[in-house]
Amino acid sequence: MSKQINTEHFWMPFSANRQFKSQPRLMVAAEGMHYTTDDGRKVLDGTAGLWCVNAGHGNPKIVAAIQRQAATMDFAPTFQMAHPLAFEAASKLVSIAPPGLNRVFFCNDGSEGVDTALKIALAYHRVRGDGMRHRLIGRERGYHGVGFGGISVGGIAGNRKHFGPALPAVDHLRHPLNITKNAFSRGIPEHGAEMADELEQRLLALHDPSTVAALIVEPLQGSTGVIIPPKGYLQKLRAICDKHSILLIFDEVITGFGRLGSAFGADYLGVMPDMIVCAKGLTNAAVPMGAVVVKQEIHDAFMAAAPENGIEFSHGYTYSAHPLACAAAIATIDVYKEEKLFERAAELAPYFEEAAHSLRGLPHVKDIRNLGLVCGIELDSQIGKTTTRAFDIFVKCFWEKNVLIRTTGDIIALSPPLIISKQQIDELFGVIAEVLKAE
Ligand code: PXG
Repeated sequence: MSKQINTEHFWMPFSANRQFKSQPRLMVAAEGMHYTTDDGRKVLDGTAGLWCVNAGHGNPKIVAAIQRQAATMDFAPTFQMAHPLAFEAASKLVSIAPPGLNRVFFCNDGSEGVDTALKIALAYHRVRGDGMRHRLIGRERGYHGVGFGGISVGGIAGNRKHFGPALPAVDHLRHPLNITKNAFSRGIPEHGAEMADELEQRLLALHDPSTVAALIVEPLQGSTGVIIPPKGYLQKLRAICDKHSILLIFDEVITGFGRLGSAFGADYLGVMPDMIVCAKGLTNAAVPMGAVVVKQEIHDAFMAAAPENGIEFSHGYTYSAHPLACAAAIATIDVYKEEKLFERAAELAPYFEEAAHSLRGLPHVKDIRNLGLVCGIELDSQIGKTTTRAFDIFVKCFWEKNVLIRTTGDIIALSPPLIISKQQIDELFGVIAEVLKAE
């Protein structure tokens, strides 16, 4: 370490605090595709930070926009007041959102976005006089952040078990990962559309469709190891939701902003939800921000139900549409457009796929899954020690190979900035191959 720091006071999120603090991994600067560590090494960023720095680190236009805004106006309230950038940021986001999704509620991150979307769904049915619809459906292995709404619809046991019953009226679909049938699929897997049928055949049959407000799913499940929707699966979910007037929410916190090679996963996968939750790449992670992009008719139902001078939706955050976040979002979306980064991701995807699947056959590799610029490499676990194999590889990549990867369980998840070059794709997978061979 270049400088001794006191690590005792920061309680780190989702981290093995004691293990980390025994040998801290510290970043002190970032530019383009690389971090600089505190001991002066350049580390290739294979994860876009945490799936969020899609335009690469330190983009000068985004930096300048934030600096300008900080010096012009630090903060303005958006409760019964506003500032022009709030409207501009909403319009900018709508300019890349799927058609019909054109009303934007701002918050500060993905977790707040999820809770906001769930509240909009519940309240939407109430304001239309359909208050029976109080039930929410999520999915096993779904990650929807850490708010009580998000952990309720989320499907990760470890994120739920310590926190009580959370929301009461929630049920879960099973996830569609099927390695037996789909191992080493390239792109969208062939088998598993029938997993969507259980929404109707099991969950709606049990609860009755008239009690269900919304289904929330990640188009591609990122955090729990890159679970890609099988062919026809999301289309089926959409059709069942339509049939029973259930709102479909796509949590695009990871799949938004070019990750799959188009603005949103909805575009890429050709399935339109009623709401999109986004965050992360919205500001290139330079300032925290989340948003829920909503179909106009949902928004309009709130407007129609409240008295003319009444507050239509009793929800919001001090920092909803924070000026710095708005400036960052506007600049980021401009950068995505000007630098054609979504198109770039689409163009690179076949090369990335090829590189990913070149690891097939290496020790411990049990499955490789990819879509756009995301890839999951699932490894055999060490007996009785789930997570250690992948974590070990992560640590080696960082210290010995100067490459940052992300692991979840025994799955390596890669999601580089969309500015990655072919040479850097080779480096990323080449390093992982070397480390795997040495395992
Ligand atoms: N929804 C989805 C789909 C996410 O992936 C959230 C909601 C919550 O967002 P915030 O901004 O509240 O963290 C997320 C976050 C990982 C990892 O390595 C993934 C996330 C966060 C941290 C780590 O898989 N996703």
